[in-house]
This record gives sequence, C-alpha cells and structure tokens, in this order.
Amino acid sequence: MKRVFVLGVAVALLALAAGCARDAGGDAPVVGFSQVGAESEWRTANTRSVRSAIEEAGFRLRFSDAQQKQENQIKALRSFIAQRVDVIAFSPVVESGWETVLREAKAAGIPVILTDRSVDVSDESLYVTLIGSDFVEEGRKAARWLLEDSPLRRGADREGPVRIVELQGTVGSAPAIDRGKGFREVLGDDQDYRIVRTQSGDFTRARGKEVMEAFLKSEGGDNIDVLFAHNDDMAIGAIQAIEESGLRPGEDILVISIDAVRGAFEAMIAGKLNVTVECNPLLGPQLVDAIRAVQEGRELPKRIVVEESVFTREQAAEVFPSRQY
Ligand code: GYE
Repeated sequence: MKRVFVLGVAVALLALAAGCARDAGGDAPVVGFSQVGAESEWRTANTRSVRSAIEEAGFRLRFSDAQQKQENQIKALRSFIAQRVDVIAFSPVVESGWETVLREAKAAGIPVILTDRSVDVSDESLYVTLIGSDFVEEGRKAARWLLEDSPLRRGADREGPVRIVELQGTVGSAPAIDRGKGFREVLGDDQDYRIVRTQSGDFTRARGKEVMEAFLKSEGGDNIDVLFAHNDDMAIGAIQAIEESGLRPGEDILVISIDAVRGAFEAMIAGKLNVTVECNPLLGPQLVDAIRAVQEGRELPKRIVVEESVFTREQAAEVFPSRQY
C-alpha cells in the first residue's frame, strides 16, 4: 500500500514537472531575430546580448544571420512569418526596401521590433518601435571632438586646411547615412576642415585596411591629417595601413572612430587611436522589455534611445577594465 502511494506521488510529481516544462515552453513567446551578420566586434557583442537576454527571459529564439545581405534578411523574415512566430525583431542591414515584407508581417498580425538600425518606410505602423542609438548625434560628437578638443581644433596653430578622409559604414545603412550627416553638420561650411576622400569600408577591418591603403596611395600620407572611421573595426584596419606606410596613427594622422569596443580601447592605450564615440550594443535587455510590453498589449514609444558617451586616449587605461564589450 505504502509503495503504491509513493509510486503514485512520484508519478504525480513527474506529470506535474512535465506539465510545467511544457507550459513554460508552450506559453513562452517565440521570437524570430534576424541579425545583420558578424562584421564587427560591435555586432558580436550585440548578438551575445540579444541571445542571452532572450534566453534568460525564457523566450524561445529563432536566430538567423544575414551575412550583411538584405535578401537573406527578407528570406528570414518571410520564414518567421510562415512559422507564425509571436514577435519578429531585426536589425535592418540597409534603410530602404522593407515596405513589402513588413506589410506581410502586419497582415499576418506579427508585431515587428527594430533593433539598432532604422528603416525608411512611409507607414510607421509597420513596426512597433526602434531600440537603438542616435547615429546622427554620434557623428556630431566625432566632429565636435575634432573641432573643439583635438590637437587640430579650431584656432590651433597649423598651415592650411585640415584634410580629412572618411571610412563610411555599409552603403545605405542607417549608421553610415546618419554618422556622415552628423559629422558634416558640425563641420558646416568651415573651409578649414575638408573631407577630401570618402568611401565605404563596409564596417569590417579588412575593408577598412584596404580602403585606407587606397586613400594613402591616392592622396599621399602627408596630405591626410585626420581619419574619421564610422566604426572601430575599420579604424583598426586602417591603423595597420597607416603604420605599414611608415606613418604614426594617432600622431601623424589623427584617428577618430565610433563604437568604443575593447579593440578600440587597446588601440587608444597604445596611442594609435585618438578617440572613440560610444555606441552601446547591449540592447538585449531593452529588447526583452519591449517584447514583454508587446505581449501584454502595453504602448511603447516609437523610439527607444540608448545613452552614450565619448572616450579619449587619455581616459582609455582608466576606463578599460570596466568595459563590458
Ligand atoms: O557601429 C558597427 C556595426 O549598426 C550601430 O554596425 C551598428 C553598427 C556598428 O557593424 O560596428
């Protein structure tokens, strides 16, 4: 009798446990996340943050890497729609060309949350919210450092205009468009600061190095005063190109970049990068909050901005140990 009772309790407990597990799985929202790729340190930190926040929240994640190609992202979104996921989140590689697929998601009743990068659509109801940085402001901060705080600031003793080369991010991407815009806005029509060359390095180290080599060749290293790179990875690639050409990055050519990843701190500590503007990739927790809000039918602002700062060579060693990415 006793044995039967114990067995009965055990079976009941097992059934309960199985039921709980099934419930957690069954009720937990399924999130389809389409990532841009793995082009930079920023991106890998962003992927880690999204994956771990979603896992910790107990949601089920369908993750897809687009390898920097819009067509892959569109395919991923269509497959999420076909699978009837509860929420779609994605970081759009470029700004334009999303209307059709976003309309398909809307027709299927699947809410879409944008992370990191924006889209250019006429109908704002095609997405719930955009969680990400103010890229125009990042570009402004980069230019403000040059004009106000750098060795080539306004009023500094020098001959002729300051000649700037620019390594842009992925063509057509929100950060490339907006960082370029913010930077130019602050330079204004000041003829003492001239962007003499601009080209995309696709946010990667390898392309950053190649394009910088081309700049050095066409302009001549002595005619370049400043490099503005739209991200740290391209700056790090370019730093190598500058060194290989026999010049000192950070001294002969000032180097300004954006992101503030660990590699940038190492380059600043080595004196080769002058300044990096912070762009925070740790968006996972805010994404989880937004998913919860959507699930509970709560209203969200159309734009959720991330607070960020600027770090110089002088601060690098002190700040480095506390960096999380
Ligand atoms: O700056 C760059 C990455 O979209 C903010 O993409 C992001 C940018 C980031 O590849 O490193």
